[in-house]
Amino acid sequence: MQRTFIMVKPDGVNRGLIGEIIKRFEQKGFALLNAELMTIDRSKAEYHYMEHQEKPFFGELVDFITSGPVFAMVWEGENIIEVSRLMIGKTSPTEAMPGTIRGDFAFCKEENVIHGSDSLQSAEREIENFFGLLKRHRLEDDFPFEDR
Ligand code: RTP
Ligand code: MG
Repeated sequence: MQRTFIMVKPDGVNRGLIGEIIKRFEQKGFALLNAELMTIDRSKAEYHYMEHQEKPFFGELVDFITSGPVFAMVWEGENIIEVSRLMIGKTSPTEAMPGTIRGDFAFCKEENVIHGSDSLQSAEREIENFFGLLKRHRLEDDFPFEDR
């Protein structure tokens, strides 16, 4: 059984899509383990998106994800990391298939409704970042930001 971190981004919260997204994960048979509406600070956002820190869009990505409340969740299920990425759909609205969450609801690459972890390692790191205490030992070596 795997766990993953799923987050409704500020545009999804603002558009009232939390219920729709929870419904899809419940219908798929996944189990909700934790959830919280929260507004995150820049250091948590920077840590969340650390793989993109050298990208030209990093600043705007952090601006966006800290611009309003997000709905952070931990879900559990068989192969959930891979399956949830399929349910979420591709990053860009021109590539996200109808039937996926982004395919049905997102029209913009920069604001695309939902995030899902892309690997076991990122799921572990992201759950720790948002909900704390789990697997803390894996975080110490590669943490590049101050004042988290
Ligand atoms: P996410 O991490 O948010 O679930 O999205 P993802 O895996 O599908 O895409 P990723 O490559 O990890 O990119 C993270 C977020 O950065 C924004 N982005 N903007 N302006 C651009 O060219 C650009 N490229 C990526 C997207 O909002 C993406 O969700
Ligand atoms: Mg990603």
